[in-house]
Amino acid sequence: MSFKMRKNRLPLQDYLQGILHQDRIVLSKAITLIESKHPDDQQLAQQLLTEVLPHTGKSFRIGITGVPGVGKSTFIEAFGSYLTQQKKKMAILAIDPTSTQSKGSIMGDKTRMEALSMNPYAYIRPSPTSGSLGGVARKTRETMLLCEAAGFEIVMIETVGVGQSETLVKNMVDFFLLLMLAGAGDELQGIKKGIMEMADMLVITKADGTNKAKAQLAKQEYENALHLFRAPQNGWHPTVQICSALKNEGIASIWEQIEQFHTTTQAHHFFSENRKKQALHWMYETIERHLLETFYHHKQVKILLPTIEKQVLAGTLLPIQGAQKLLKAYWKQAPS
Ligand SMILES: Nc1nc2c(ncn2[C@@H]2O[C@H](COP(=O)(O)OP(=O)(O)OP(=O)(O)O)[C@@H](O)[C@H]2O)c(=O)[nH]1
Ligand SMILES: [Mg+2]
Repeated sequence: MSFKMRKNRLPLQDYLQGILHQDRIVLSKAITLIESKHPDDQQLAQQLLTEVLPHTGKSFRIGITGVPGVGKSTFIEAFGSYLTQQKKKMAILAIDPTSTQSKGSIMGDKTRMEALSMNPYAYIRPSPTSGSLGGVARKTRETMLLCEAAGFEIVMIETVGVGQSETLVKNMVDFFLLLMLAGAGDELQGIKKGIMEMADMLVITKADGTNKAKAQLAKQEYENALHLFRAPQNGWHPTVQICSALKNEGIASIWEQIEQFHTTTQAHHFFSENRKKQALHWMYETIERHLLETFYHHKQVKILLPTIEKQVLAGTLLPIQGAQKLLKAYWKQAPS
């Protein structure tokens, strides 16, 4: 570790005490530390995570997804305002697969969450903007732990429903909410059956004005569709709700249902079982990502790879032999 303190970096105890005393400025600095690529920062971040671990896990973790324009930001604003009025402390994080390429962020538009971003009970942190999707997910998961240690009772993680980021979010939350539009057709919404199967609740958005009747019809259709899925393992049957975030309608009953879910799954121990499964999943995921990264960054592998790739393409080397050669080079000098 370099002798000189890196700029803006605090000593470990300052981060820890700041977070435990619910100091938002320190929390934001700690999240920046987690997002840093600098090896010294990463080491300190890991130490911090170890220290906060006993203070984590107490929040209710909610994932929310839906195609661009479905109304996620508007919903979060209404939902968050409703909960914070009840003095619930809520953190809102995001995993944005597009921001890893474009630097933009789905929550860069804090405009749709104007009231919430000023609310002392709410904390909004946009998606980390660099790294692979897996890396971004890791940082968000660690940020969630810091938020829990800082006393947030509800952590909501937003992702845009266009890629595989839903699966990543599903694997780190207790409850998964899918927002849908009425009458847009499933294809148009890019909603795959798999995503519907992951959801604990479907919410049809924008149920106001002329759209309200359509939303009610869609609710019935989705309820019928959900009946075709196999029985859920967590003792909870997914429900379909309609809401208008603009008019603040349906928000209270959505929260009521979510609380019901919380009670039901806790009573049946599904809640803690799910968390345990997620912890194991996270461990294996980390191992796999680490192995892949070290493999492709391995000096000898990098040297050999272009030639071996050419040989495999030319048909002079079998794919399995190419793989074996590369793996052999890797294991000869595997990083410790
Ligand atoms: N009528 C009506 N319009 C809504 C409602 N909620 C959102 N909208 C409108 O739908 C548009 C998209 O809403 P956003 O909340 O930005 O949607 P989003 O899912 O966050 O979109 P991305 O951030 O692009 O993924 C905006 O013009 C909103 O004003 C609603 O309840 N009723
Ligand atoms: Mg948005």
